[in-house]
Amino acid sequence: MSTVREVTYELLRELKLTEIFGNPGSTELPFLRDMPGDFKYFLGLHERSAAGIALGYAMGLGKAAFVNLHSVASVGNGLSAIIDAHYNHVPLVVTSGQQDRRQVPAEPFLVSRAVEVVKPYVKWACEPLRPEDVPAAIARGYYIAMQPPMGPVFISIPMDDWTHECEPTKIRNVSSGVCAEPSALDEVCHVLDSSQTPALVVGAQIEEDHAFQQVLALAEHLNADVFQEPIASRWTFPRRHKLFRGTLLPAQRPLAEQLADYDTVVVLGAPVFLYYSYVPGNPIRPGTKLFQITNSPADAAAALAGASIVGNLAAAAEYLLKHTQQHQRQTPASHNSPPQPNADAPITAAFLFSVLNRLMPSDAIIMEECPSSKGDLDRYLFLDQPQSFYSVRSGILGFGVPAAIGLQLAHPQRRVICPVGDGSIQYSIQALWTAVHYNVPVIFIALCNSDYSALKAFCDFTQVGRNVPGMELPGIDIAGIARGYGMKAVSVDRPEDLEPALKAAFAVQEPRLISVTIAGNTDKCMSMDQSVNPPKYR
Ligand SMILES: Cc1ncc(C[n+]2csc(CCOP(=O)(O)OP(=O)(O)O)c2C)c(N)n1
Repeated sequence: MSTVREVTYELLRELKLTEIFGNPGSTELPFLRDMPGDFKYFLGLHERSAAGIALGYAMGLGKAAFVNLHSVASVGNGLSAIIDAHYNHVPLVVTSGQQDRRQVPAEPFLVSRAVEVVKPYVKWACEPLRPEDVPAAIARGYYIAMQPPMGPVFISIPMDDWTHECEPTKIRNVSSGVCAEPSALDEVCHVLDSSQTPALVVGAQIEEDHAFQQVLALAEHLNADVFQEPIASRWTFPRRHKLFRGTLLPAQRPLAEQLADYDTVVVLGAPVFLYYSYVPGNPIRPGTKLFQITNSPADAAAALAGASIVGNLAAAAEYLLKHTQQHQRQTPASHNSPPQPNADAPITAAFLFSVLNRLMPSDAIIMEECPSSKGDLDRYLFLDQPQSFYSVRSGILGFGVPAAIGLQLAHPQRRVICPVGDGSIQYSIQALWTAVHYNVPVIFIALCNSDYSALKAFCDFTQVGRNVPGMELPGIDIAGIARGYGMKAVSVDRPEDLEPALKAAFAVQEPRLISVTIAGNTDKCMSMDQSVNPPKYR
């Protein structure tokens, strides 16, 4: 008879989980030993990076990735990546070792209570009751992870389980599509047909449900203005499209003001709404009819207003397209191009992104983690293809660098570019080593303003004041750190050196880091200024 280990590898093979992202320890060695030749192990030097690379890979492929962490030690270190997977709806099958079952009651070194630790942020967590239940638990976890909204699951596996005998685990077809109730969608159609001024809000779930083209067709059919959800973790509408009206602000009153001119708003694949600062007000102008169509029952339940409908976004958009009348109205003004930024020294984020926009391939993928430069990135980068833009949904820094590597692994034909703050890059900097070791050709652009500008902007925005410790980051040589991990890296201080550095990076298929000294910008907080009447914490 086969062993638990053999059955598990066969199961993983059948589930096409042959890439393993991890960081090993003693409790995982009985599993990892003699790894079959058709499997590939990606080593992350810290679990935030290992699980974060898996997260990028799973986001890129839209399908589960397999993670192997070390006992509770590394589940703790990797927890923020698991939380990111929860909020970004990323299917991860996370496993970790447990001490030998025979001595767990004695609380040995490296004993794990990881199942309890991860629980609020995974869809399912278990330590199987018997060794021979391990493969079936992994299969069950996989099916759960893939059900909408997708997300992480966790299985803790005692180290002595792998050598037990076990029956094979057959994989099954487990359908995961959930369609919205037609009668609920009919109500949306009815309201849209009588609307004079409809608007759509597009969210990340459009990409989770492969609904980009269907939503685009619906927007054109309705001739509706389209807004991206606040703090977008994906861009789900072509940026240069004449119907695109930009990104919503992440606070109640200003967001409602942006939508005040519309009699009907349909939110597709996003919460209602994702806020950052508390600026009280109506979530939507009274009188505007608000609908939300979401793949997340939790988002439907948490919405502050409107009618919520749970179901697959692609199917729902197709239904609305089929059952609504075409809207005629004067062609709206086309997208305003932002002003050409000056080649100032120090370099501004606006200039950096305008140059990058000119040089990058049209199918480039941006993995953004540059908090105070988000607004400039949003204004100056134009990407029109699906699966082109990713950002963190949870607000936990450390997402960007590993996720960029995973995305690049998932999309070897496209080039992934990771603009990352000089503060943000520190939270998972050892992932640079993984990019070098496996030659994953991400271009990292470190935006070096030597401080936590986004926090300073928040201080000003909310009148906390600037007398706060821990805001400055002097004396970090990021290009030097990258070189220490074996990555080719250059530092750019002058605007005229930016274009040659970017061109050199695009010319080679290997990872590069460009460290750019940029001017700090604390004028706005998540694109908001004092005009929105922010809260005061003073
Ligand atoms: C893990 C984690 N720690 C701390 C923070 C708080 N935080 C939010 S923005 C920010 C500043 C990041 O600095 P940097 O990447 O240099 O970007 P900048 O603000 O300068 O644009 C910090 C520390 C966070 N969001 N996540």
